[in-house]
Amino acid sequence: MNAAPQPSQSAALEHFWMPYTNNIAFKRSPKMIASAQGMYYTTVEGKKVLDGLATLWCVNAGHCRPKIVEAIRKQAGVLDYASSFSVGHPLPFEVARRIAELAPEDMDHVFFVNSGSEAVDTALKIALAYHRLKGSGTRTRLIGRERGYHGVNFGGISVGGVSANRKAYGVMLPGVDHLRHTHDPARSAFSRGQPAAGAEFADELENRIIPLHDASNIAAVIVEPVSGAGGVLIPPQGYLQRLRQICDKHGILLIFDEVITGYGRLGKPFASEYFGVTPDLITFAKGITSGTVPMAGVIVKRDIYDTFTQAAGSGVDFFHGYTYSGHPLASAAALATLDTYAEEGLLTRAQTLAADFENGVHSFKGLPHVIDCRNLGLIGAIEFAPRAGAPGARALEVFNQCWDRGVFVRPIGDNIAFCPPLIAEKKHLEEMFGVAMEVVRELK
Ligand code: PXG
Ligand code: PLP
Repeated sequence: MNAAPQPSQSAALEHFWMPYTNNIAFKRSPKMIASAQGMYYTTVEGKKVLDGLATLWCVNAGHCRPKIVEAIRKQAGVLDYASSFSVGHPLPFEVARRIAELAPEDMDHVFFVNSGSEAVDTALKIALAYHRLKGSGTRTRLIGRERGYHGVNFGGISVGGVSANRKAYGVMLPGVDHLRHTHDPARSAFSRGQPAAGAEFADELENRIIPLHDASNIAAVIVEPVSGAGGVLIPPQGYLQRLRQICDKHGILLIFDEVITGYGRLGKPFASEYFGVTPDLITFAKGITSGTVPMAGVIVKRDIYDTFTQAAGSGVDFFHGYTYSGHPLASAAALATLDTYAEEGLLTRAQTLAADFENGVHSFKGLPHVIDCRNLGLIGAIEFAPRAGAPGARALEVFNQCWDRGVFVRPIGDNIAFCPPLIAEKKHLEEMFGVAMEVVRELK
């Protein structure tokens, strides 16, 4: 019997249009992962690669953790799918209860979705509908921030501030304005932890945005407590507190997008707790299932939930939801992930590693082309001066070279980001920074 003809590699890879990828370059020279365990991938060629970015800022518990794997397997055979539209099943109720326990006080109701992008658009809709229910229907404007990343749906790219994610589309939500970003290398390059200077960047809300639009027209401000995909920008000391004060004074809802910072990245369950600033809504994703099954959501204050439910009479209280909101497999994965975090102390583990991580990030200071090093908790970045005429080229080279030498990190513009799983040990940090250091030393 003749074997079926094997397509050439490029034909075999042709049909998947990969997201956020140069498809031609990938298909010419694929970086293909076969399996993963703990801190490491194994490629199809059998090479081990250290996961220095929790893959896409999400695998907080490390890869293929037994409890999570088993929970997903088991759940698939018990209840594969049930909707949460007016009928329910127990698991998402339990996940919500567990999240409410971890969340800041009074933030105790959870709306489930499947991705950070859906979480952001859901949070924006909650903010708009909430004001309308409160008799403040003129509050329709949404305020984001330059260099903010809030996913890729229309709401998220509108309040987001990464130009590459916006410029091809033209159409955006109307009525959106942006605060300036907080990156200030002239004053704050090479800050260890939060920059000392820059709390006053928050005053732009009070001094420019509110006078321009009037607070009576503004529904919400959305920011990442630490901006991730925009280049790992650490908030200046006092900045988030100032934003909270101004929003309170003017009746504006504050949304923290904790899709990356949630579930232990800074050594507390949520960045809100790390900074001691409680927003009105928190979006989360990624770490809730340690990346294993898509799940995300919005945590709201009790008052917001009560406002919707009390206004609804006998009808639906929020005309919103996704087919897979509260999916059984995702919920089972979330419960097992939260168990793993609790059993291993992972939601506070970043505290014990933060000093070594900080030293690792700042060990790049003084190397050729390095113009900044930034860190907080277990997230950090080094920034290169752009090569003349080729912005981003240096970081891309570092990314490719690190991969070839067995370490996965992420290029963002002229930055290289580090965001290891929370199970990392000192030896993993040494391996990650050591390989990156070799590569950066050779950088032209
Ligand atoms: N908000 C924030 C703060 C995020 O980091 C999203 C929303 C959207 O989540 P979903 O699940 O829809 O991807 C994110 C996701 C990158 C990169 O380039 C970052 C993210 C996603 C994809 C790529 O570093 N963050
Ligand atoms: N498009 C169509 C035609 C649908 O029927 C649905 C859901 O029923 C959707 C889009 C939305 O899909 P989801 O609920 O998975 O976001």
